[in-house]
Amino acid sequence: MSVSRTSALLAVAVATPVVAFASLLAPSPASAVAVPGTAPGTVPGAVPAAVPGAVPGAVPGAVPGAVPGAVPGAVPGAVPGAVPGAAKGCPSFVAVASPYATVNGKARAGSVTLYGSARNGLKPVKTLHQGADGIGGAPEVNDSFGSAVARGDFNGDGCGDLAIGVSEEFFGARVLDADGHGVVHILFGSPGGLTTVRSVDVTHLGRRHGTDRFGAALAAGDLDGDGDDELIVGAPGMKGGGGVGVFGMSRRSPYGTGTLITQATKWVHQGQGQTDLFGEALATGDFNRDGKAEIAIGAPGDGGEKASSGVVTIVDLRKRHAKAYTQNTGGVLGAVEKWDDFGATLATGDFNADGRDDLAIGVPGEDVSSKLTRGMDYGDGAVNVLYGSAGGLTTARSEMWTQSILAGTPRYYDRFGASLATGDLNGDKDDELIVGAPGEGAVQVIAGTRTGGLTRNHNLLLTGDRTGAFGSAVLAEGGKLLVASPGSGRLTVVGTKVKKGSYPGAVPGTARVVRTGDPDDLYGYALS
Ligand SMILES: [Ca+2]
Ligand SMILES: [Ca+2]
Ligand SMILES: [Ca+2]
Ligand SMILES: [Ca+2]
Repeated sequence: MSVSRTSALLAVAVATPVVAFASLLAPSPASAVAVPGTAPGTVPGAVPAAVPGAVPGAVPGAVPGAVPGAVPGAVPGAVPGAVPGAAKGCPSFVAVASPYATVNGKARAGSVTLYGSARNGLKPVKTLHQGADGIGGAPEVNDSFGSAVARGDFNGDGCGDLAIGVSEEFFGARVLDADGHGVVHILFGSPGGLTTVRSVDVTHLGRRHGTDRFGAALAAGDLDGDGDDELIVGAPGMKGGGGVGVFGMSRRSPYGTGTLITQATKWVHQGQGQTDLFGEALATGDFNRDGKAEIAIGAPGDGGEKASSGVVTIVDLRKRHAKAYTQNTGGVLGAVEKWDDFGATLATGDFNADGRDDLAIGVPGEDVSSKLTRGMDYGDGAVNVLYGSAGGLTTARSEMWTQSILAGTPRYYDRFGASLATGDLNGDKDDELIVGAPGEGAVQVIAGTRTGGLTRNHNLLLTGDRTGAFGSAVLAEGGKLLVASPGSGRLTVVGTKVKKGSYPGAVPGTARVVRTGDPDDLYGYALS
């Protein structure tokens, strides 16, 4: 069984619940249309390229899901060297992507707005795009600069750097209606800000350009333990079912020749389907606390007969070792079902403060409130959590979170888990898990504890504008929780307070919208 998954990518960002209304919702169209704020056309700018039902994997969280938790240095005992801006007085920053922004009259060329740390009030620094500030290329229609963003210290100088994906960039003439080749720009930090810029593309992996969507997902992590972050780039459109490029291993240049990992890589050894979307989501984590991170790779379109049930592969590139997980893997809760989208988003954090990273896997297509499989863009949503151990990631004590056991109410259009982030919001050194449910316009915060990891105690449901798909991207930075509503161009910042134990830290009363912009830009599609 094969499902068409052309990857128009960004269109679905906000439209996920919208697109499917027309074509996919078989049983009760009336109830579907009744959902306020999610009726077709209420999310400006979201629908255009959204071929109905075409791109379930392209949940906004699918890209940024790679980013939250992708800078592991923020976790105690986690991979060293990854705290951006920690040394030299380099300014810390937050990157907010608007991949559909019009630049120099070019629609959807895309831009990324830099802000100072949320700790200091998220002051705007500048807006980046191609063709300025040393960034190569020119803004062109449909480039989608900002398809993904990831902070990391890629050259190991102690200053935070920023990688920006441009997944729909073409080398040479644009092919109408085709997915892009893709490029990634790396902006290196300095005490004066992000200055030097370099770029990588698939030719750095020894390949010719194809409709790879190189840069649709990004992550940073110190895979070899030498103190700098490697850059990990997803190319989910790569021929054969997708691929992942790793740059900077073993003191190699972060923009030199990289290593390509695909399902066909000998030591990965997985079946390939063109619509598997291997590399659609990425995260890094040091699951066994040996000072070297592994890569978690989402392939939400994979699943063989159970199309788009999804597969997550944990890769240890140093040891040339890979292990695949699905909901049918022993110890993983749930069951493999068509259109679950297991692995559409990924995030790592240390939920039990044992110094080992743990992995959250978004399953936004999971059905909870009904056994009915509604269609590929639907789902109440769930998050599977696997914990780190001395032997690496383990399925022992694994968890599955849905709104049926949390403060929210599961509904078939919520897509709980379509975005993920981690961070210590209550100041007790363990990470909280932040889960976006953009179809509901909500974000759920689940507290970590030293006594057993995540707990439902005091779990918090934050609600925002559903028409803007509040919760499409989430980020913990500078002691604040940032929540994007790309469909309305809003960024909301939520304050936190220290309260040790099973508390979410985030304080709903402090939430304020810090920016409202043009919804057509998909401002906030990705955060880092
Ligand atoms: Ca650096
Ligand atoms: Ca390294
Ligand atoms: Ca842990
Ligand atoms: Ca905590």
